Amino acid sequence: MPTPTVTSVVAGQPVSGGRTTTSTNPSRLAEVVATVELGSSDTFVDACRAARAAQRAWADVPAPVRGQVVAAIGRLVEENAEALAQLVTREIGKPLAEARGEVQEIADTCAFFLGEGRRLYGQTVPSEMPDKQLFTFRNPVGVAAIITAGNFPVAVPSWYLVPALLCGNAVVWKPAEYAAASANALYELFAHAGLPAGVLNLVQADGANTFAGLETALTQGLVDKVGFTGSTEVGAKIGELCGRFLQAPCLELGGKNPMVVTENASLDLAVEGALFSGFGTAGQRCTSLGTVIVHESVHAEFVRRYADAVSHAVIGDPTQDVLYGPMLDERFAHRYEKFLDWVRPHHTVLGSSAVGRIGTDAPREGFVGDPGEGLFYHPVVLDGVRPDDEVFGEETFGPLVGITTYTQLDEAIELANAPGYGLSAAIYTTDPQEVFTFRRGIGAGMVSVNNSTSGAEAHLPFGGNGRSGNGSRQSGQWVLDQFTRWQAVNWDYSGRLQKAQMDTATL
Ligand code: UN1
Repeated sequence: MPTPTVTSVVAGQPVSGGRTTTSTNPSRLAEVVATVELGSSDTFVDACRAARAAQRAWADVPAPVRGQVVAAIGRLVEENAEALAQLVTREIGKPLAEARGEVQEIADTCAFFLGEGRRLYGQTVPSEMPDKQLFTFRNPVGVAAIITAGNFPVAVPSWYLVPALLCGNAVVWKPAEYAAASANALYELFAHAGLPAGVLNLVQADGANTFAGLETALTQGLVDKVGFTGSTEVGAKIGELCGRFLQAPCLELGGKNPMVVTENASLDLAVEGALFSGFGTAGQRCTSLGTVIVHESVHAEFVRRYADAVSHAVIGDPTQDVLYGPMLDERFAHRYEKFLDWVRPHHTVLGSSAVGRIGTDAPREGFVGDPGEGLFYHPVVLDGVRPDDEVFGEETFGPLVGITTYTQLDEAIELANAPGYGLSAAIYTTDPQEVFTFRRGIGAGMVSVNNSTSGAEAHLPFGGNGRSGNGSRQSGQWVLDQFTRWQAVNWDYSGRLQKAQMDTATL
């Protein structure tokens, strides 16, 4: 099969030329999934211009009709679900079951927002004066520039694209280079659903060109809203840039997501939850578990069961039934290695025979596939991490979970908040009082009770605080506030000038 070439698509036209890179299969690095022709900063600006040109006419399409386009996207995603999931697994290495779930998440997002086309409610509001009526309307923001990561190469983009388009915006979407083929496949489904040319534009570009293009586009007034999912470091730069233009971007950044296991927890449930949220997607979700904070009275037992579960986990070829597959791509493996350099001299690792890359010289029982061919890493469980340890405070974005202990719940909450992220947090307990004390005290935007830190449903507000984001929320009705702006209308039919506050009617 020839290797497909993917390019940017601006105003419905492919943009060829430019620097070429490849997207490879992280389970078999020799396998090229796609050749990617990268656009320049000008490509990004051109895409924003095309979006600007197409946006007004798209906003004039009645919202219920835009909802029908979203319905068509959802149908196309469902019809092509298996092929899309297989491509995601091949390109970024998440287990097929997770990739299928990811594709389902797009369909769920479409199912939610197609109905929003018939709502997109404004309000009628009483006036303080007679013969006067007040209204609110939601207006599209205009052009949305969406920059996404590749760990959820199709679901997370859909959280932006679907509501942004439904609300009458035009979009420029810049996916991760290492997930270019999955992005291209999703773009094709959107394009076939009947979007007019220019309403959705795809820019395949590297970070530097994207940033330069975004800066120019903002300077030229071509972008009204930026949505970014990725690292805290890059998110801060995007936030700074947008701030110069008085714009508040939607930022979904990293997490160091804690799980508190109290003395009232079901330990089996907690172990299962910590296994999935710590190691699913090889720990490369923004919602992945970072640290288990376990009550000292159940610590020894939790550690015993967790280490046992981890040591029996099947890892490897993501097309098989495995807990996790490879790292997303070489750059992520490289970044993760620096944490392992710290781990090696400092810690005893539980549940694993080695630390680092699983190769033919460092095999693992319960590995499926060929370990030498891909970016596979041993699971790392570190007992006794302390707040001043790097792995306690920083997102590692790899299959690494720390464990620490607490005595009073307040102390657990303090430990959970200490890294300054605030995306997702979990508590395992059967005591409702502990649940509510935790919920109130934790800084996270999302809290799970007796469930994993990862695996949010597509219609609840998704997002974080502190180092995890700027408080913006995606998903469900809440994201409408990212992609629309409220307009207040007051309509006086009294036939005279009524002055607010001065002519206010009294009894
Ligand atoms: C992400 O890693 O950026 O809640 C998003 C979850 C997924 C989304 C993760 N539904 O784990």
